[in-house]
Amino acid sequence: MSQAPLLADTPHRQERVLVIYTGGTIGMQPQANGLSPAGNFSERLDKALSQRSLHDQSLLPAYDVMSYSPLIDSSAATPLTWQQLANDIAERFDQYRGFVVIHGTDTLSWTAASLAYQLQGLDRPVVLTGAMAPLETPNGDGLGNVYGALRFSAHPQLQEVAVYFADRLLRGVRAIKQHSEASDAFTSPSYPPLGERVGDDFILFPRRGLVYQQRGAPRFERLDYQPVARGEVVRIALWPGIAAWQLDAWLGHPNVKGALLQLWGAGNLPDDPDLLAVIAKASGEGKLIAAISQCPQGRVKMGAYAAGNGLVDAGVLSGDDMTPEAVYTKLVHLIAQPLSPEDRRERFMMPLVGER
Ligand code: ASN
Repeated sequence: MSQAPLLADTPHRQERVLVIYTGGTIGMQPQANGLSPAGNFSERLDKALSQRSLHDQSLLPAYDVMSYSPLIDSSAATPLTWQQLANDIAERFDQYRGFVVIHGTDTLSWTAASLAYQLQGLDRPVVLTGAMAPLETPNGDGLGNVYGALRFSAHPQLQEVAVYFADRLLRGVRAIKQHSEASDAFTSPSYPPLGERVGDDFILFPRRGLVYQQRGAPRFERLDYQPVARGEVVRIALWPGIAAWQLDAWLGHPNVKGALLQLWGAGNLPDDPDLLAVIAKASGEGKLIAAISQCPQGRVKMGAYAAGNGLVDAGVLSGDDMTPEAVYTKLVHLIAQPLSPEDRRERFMMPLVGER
């Protein structure tokens, strides 16, 4: 890892932003087997930003760059990657006014959601960004994304984890990747943008921010994710014809400690008592099971239809209108803590960082 020093090396360090480069397409270069993560990001970023007008450049905060090693395609990220990022930010927290995390887009929203739970009570910006094309691509999206992320990372009224992409600033724990090719790849289906670029201005809508809702005091929860980093939390989306033995293969497995279920519509599953029995058995064993809809918009109301009525009795918690990312990373975060099953269930239902 090329390090940003832990000790301040300029008297004005708190005026600076720390850019943490983890990999992703934005930093990739073509290799024989396709695009691969490439280094020298600090120099490449300086060079790219120097293409902006002098006026634009004058509005940027000073920044340091810290590069991870190995650099990854974000498909390789795991809960341990989320934990490392939270630790790196927490350890340098007092030295910087804000943080930009450069990340591959494929799992960017998962990392953003996880950071929100780990860095609760943030009083400065942590902005994740990436791109659909490498930084050096003519008219690519990388330069605009990183420029906007840097601008928002210096905004003192932004006090939470956010995603900046294609001119919009989204709440990190509400964001999803919605497109595999378009530059407008991210959205937050159940929460309005926290800010946006309008012409040359980067406008924050502070009243939508956590600082006005539930930020509270900084209370970082730096946990060991090792016991939940190897598939201990599973994600199961129903399909027509799903059988109880299939659900049991995962929920009944002794390694599994929690599950995200993606139900039909408003919160239904097939009318099969064996399916409910598998779920009830798993939650009876203390496994934390939460459900949302497979629809990207709208909330689940388990019990609205007879077909979903047994879920609450089977111990399934409603994920309301949370994203899959927000539910999954919350399960990981809660299961990593030494809490009783009841406390975990209670905390799951409680909004912690504006995720529900
Ligand atoms: N595969 C890339 C990644 O997530 C996609 C991207 O960054 N656009 O690392």
